[in-house]
Formats: sequence, structure tokens, C-alpha cells
Amino acid sequence: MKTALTIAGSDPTGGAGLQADLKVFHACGVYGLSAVAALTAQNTGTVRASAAVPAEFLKKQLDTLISDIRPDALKTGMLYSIGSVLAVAEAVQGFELDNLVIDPVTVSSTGAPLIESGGLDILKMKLFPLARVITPNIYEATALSGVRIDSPDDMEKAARVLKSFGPEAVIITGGHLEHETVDLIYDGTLFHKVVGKKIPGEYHGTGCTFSAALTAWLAQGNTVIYAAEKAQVFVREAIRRAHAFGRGMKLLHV
Ligand code: PXL
Repeated sequence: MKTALTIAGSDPTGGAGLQADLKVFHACGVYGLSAVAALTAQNTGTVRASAAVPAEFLKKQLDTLISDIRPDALKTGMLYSIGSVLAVAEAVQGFELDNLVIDPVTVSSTGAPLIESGGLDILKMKLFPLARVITPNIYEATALSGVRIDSPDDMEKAARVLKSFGPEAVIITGGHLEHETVDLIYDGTLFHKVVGKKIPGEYHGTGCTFSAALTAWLAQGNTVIYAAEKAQVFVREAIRRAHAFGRGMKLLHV
């Protein structure tokens, strides 16, 4: 069985963060490993507090785990601190890990910041060049590239800028564009669109679920395009079966 590692924040609702990643890994047929980079106190309506795990402790988790089990793929989610970003970069380089997926998480679906000030620039400089794929949504792609995205052409423009930061491929997930979801994949040569029907409503954890499913299929040796197509379908099915357990956003069923 292949293994996939998530390095992410804890979300007590289980809808996003490392809890969601582990569920998705399991559902997609890989063995899930995890290292905790941050904690949140949140429910389906709000994030009340966030805290970083000390960078030295994240390093310890990664060294201890990876010196024993080498993951076939890994993803990062909420890293929160600059120290966490640097600890991940060190581990990826030190252990020469491939199949790194970076979900450049910036704010929660409820609007709370999930990375400290200056963290995105460090993520861009230190981790993007090591990545197989980065998976920003439209807001994150705008924040990272400086390109405002109002149209499919803008998505392509932003993807070119993001590719120049060094990842092998960029996937801008378009969950937030009108009636369709358009995930745009760019590998530096070709653009490939994965288009699907958008399901109306407010859902928590779609970005985490997409990047975790992508990671799981990369761990199993698939191409980026194949993994992205499967991941979009996986997210749509999870949205279709989402739960209204709390008073806020719905939680995806994985
Ligand atoms: O979906 C982004 C995300 C990632 N990680 C954690 C989160 C969230 C959104 O709330 O809580 C821990």
C-alpha cells in the first residue's frame, strides 16, 4: 500500500485540516501519515483561535517519522508560522521527498487568517520551488500572483506567474467562479481545464479535500492531470453528501 503524509493544522470539526486529509487518504486507498503544524479552536461557524506548533517540534515530528517511513507523496495545508514553512522545506530537501503538493492556505472559509504575516512570501520562496503541484484557489492565486482574477483569461495569467515561482505544475481551483467549477492546470507548456457542475451552498474543507485527494492519487503513481480529474469528482461527491451537523457551513462527507 502507498503512503501519503499531511503536514497541516488541526480542525476539530474534521471538515478541513489534517483530520479531513486523513479521511480522504483512507477513502482514496492510501495509508495516511500526519504531522501537526498548527492548532485551531473552531466550529462550523467560526475560528476562535489558532496557534502554531513550535517549529522545533514540527521538525522533530518530521525527522522522526520520515527517517522511518518515507511517504510516497505529501501535502501541506495550514502551516501558520514562518518557522513551520522553513521546517517543511528542510525536511523535503533533507529527505529528497518528491510528490509534494502545496495547498497555500491563507484564510479559513469563515475568513480567519491561517498564516502569519509574511508567511506567504516565505512559502512562495522556499516551498514552491520544491513542489510537484501547488493548488491555490482563486483568492489565494490572486494573493500570491498579484493578478486579479475575474475571467478564465485572468486565471491563465495568474497561473503563468505562479509557475514562475518554481513548482512543476499549478492548479488553480475555481470553485468560486459562477455556475461551473473550473480547475485550471498549467505545467509550463499546456493549459488543461477540468470543468464540472458547481453545487450551490457553503461548504467547509473543499480545498483540503481536493489537495488531499490529489496527493493520494499522485502517491499511487498517477499523472497530475489524471489525479486532478479524479480529485474534482471526489470533491463533488463529498459535497453532494455533505452534513449540516452544526449551525454554520456544511461539512463534506468523505
Ligand atoms: O480549508 C483551509 C483550512 C486548512 N486547515 C485548517 C483549517 C482550514 C479552514 O478552516 O481550519 C486547520
